[in-house]
Amino acid sequence: MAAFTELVFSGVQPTGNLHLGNYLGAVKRFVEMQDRDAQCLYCVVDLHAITVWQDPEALRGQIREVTAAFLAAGIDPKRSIVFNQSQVPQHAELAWVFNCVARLGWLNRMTQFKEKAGKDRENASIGLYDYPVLMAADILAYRATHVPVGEDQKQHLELTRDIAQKFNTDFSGSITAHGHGDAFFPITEPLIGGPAARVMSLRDGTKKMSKSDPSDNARINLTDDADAIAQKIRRAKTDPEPLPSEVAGLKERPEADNLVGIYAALAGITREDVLRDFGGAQFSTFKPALADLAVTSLAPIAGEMRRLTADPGHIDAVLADGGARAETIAAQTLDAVKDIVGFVRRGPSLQAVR
Ligand code: AQP
Repeated sequence: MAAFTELVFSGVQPTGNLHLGNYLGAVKRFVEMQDRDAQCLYCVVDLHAITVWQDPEALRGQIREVTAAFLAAGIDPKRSIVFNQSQVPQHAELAWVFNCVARLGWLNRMTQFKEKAGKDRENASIGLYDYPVLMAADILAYRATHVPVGEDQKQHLELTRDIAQKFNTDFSGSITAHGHGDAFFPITEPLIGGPAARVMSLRDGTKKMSKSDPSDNARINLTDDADAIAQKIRRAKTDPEPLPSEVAGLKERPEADNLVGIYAALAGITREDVLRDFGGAQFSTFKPALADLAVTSLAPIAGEMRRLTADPGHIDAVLADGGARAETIAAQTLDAVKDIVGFVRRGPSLQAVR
């Protein structure tokens, strides 16, 4: 692997209904990260997907669809490593080691589990509860320095940092003895930000745009055609006031704030810039402009996704190549982790990984 100053890792679950929030909060930013001095790894996190039951045949299709979305959005599988999690066994292996590092109290604080398990907690899978530990393993199997994610993943990233820190402390003597200096795992930097770090539902500006929202009108799917996109924006909930001229005027107006944020993210500008152009305008003026921008930005991606998913052999080859490249890195980390923890390995001990 060439020497890069940063290692970027992020993932998307193949749980269907990939939407504008996933695109603006994550995938679009993955593409931009490729221009940094960084080795980027982008993972279709299928082990995470099965923390809630998935129909097996549908899951296979969804894995290919997320891969197609990555490629259609502009991730270059030669520059970046594109793969699916279940092809690299070190993710699950490292998760077990981290299960023995993470504390029950830490996991009990995770709000996403509480939201997803709802009232029927006793019936949630152990995988759903353990999700953030597997996520830490995904990131740290590559000793990633930076993780671009939407705002909803902030707490999980904090847990990843806590696990890295505790591992480095618990095994500090062994880490030094095996030639890794003071610390083996980096304290990963979350990259959360921009105008679309949290894209909200088009039907309720206080709720996150989400794959599992029962209303399809609440989200713009990456597979929606131009008519569906325009119609969903036309029907998006708003208030009767015109757009303000200053960002402060968006406070207490969640739906207006959301649409302005979406416009800003799609255009690559700030909310301030949007309000400079549209301050004082009615939604009857702003919504058609937003619909045009959304269609221009998203229709080519949908078209390319359709073309790519028609050739599953090509997608599978991309994933196989990426999986092999990812495993080369993750296997080195796991060899070092086994030495540090005190396991007896089959092969000879590796020296410092980097
Ligand atoms: N609404 C959003 N705004 C900005 N970013 C978002 N992300 C998800 N929703 C939004 C980001 O997309 C990346 C991949 O997310 P995921 O595959 O983990 O899916 P998720 O967060 O479970 O997506 P949903 O839509 O929220 O699914 P459900 O309905 O199952 O809960 C992540 O970086 C995430 O932050």
